[in-house]
Amino acid sequence: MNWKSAGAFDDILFHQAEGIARIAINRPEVRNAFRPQTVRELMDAFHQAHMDSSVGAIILTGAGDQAFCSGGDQKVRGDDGGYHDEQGVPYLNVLDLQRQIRGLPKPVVAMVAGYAIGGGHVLHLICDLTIAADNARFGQTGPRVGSFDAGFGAGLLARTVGIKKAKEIWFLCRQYDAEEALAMGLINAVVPLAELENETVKWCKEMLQLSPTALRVLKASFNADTDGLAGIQELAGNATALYYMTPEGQEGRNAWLEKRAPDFGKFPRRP
Ligand code: 2NE
Repeated sequence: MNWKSAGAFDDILFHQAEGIARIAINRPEVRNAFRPQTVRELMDAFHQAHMDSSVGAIILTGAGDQAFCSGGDQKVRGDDGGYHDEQGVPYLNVLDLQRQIRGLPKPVVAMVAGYAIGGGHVLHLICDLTIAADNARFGQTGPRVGSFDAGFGAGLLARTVGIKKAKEIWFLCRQYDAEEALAMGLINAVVPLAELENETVKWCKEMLQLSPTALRVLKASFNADTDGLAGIQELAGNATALYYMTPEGQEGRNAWLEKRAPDFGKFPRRP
């Protein structure tokens, strides 16, 4: 792939090519742990990829082959309720990023080499698909390091691997290799490290051949029950957008703009 830079950031790399956006956490010296700035930059890049109509699939990964992401940067974790930004403000902005990825109406694929641990494990879980290298290792550490993600980190994990396995993952803080993760339905494929990007791009290109609206509505539908009313809102927003594209929907707007009664009688009441 001839990746081209799509923006300059400090903590992440952002590239695009052939309809695919590639976003990489670039803090390999801390196994791609995220600090508030990292998350802010990720949210900027995801927003750009969201709004860019030439982008049909997004890869989230980590720089290097040692780690996808090792979660929150414990060196900037304060005593006052979050990870400190440059101004010392404590915040758990990774939760905003999780919701952003779920609400983003394009497939997001986690490309995992090395560790996906702690909050980094939750990030791969949030992604729609996960392709892992054979050196990947997965796990939660919260109860060991004095943390937990009782939102998607617990609930979505249980829906993904089953409640017993999810409790095991959180209660014992073990690590699982890529084959174990595949066997429990936590990831979609395992490939040799050297093949990781080729395989991930191949999956993205397959999706790029498919109907973007179908993928968009399916993503919202997979999230709808888990995300409650916010999930139904995502799904319903697609219905509204499609309705706006119909002559029936446009008749309502046109009638109001033209200060006349709408004529909905000409539209069929379909069975
Ligand atoms: C990731 C793991 C298993 C890698 O082990 P290894 O042996 O390959 O590397 P090492 O030597 O542990 O780490 C290399 C460097 O990266 C730093 C280390 O401190 C070390 O730097 P030096 O000390 O040599 O200077 N590093 C690694 N992970 C870091 C982190 N998360 N924050 C800051 N520095 C980090 C192993 O490193 C590991 O277990 N890391 C910790 C994983 C972890 O517990 N993450 C936080 C979970 S809580 C969370 O993410 C969270 C949440 O629960 C709720 C909301 C938001 C976030």
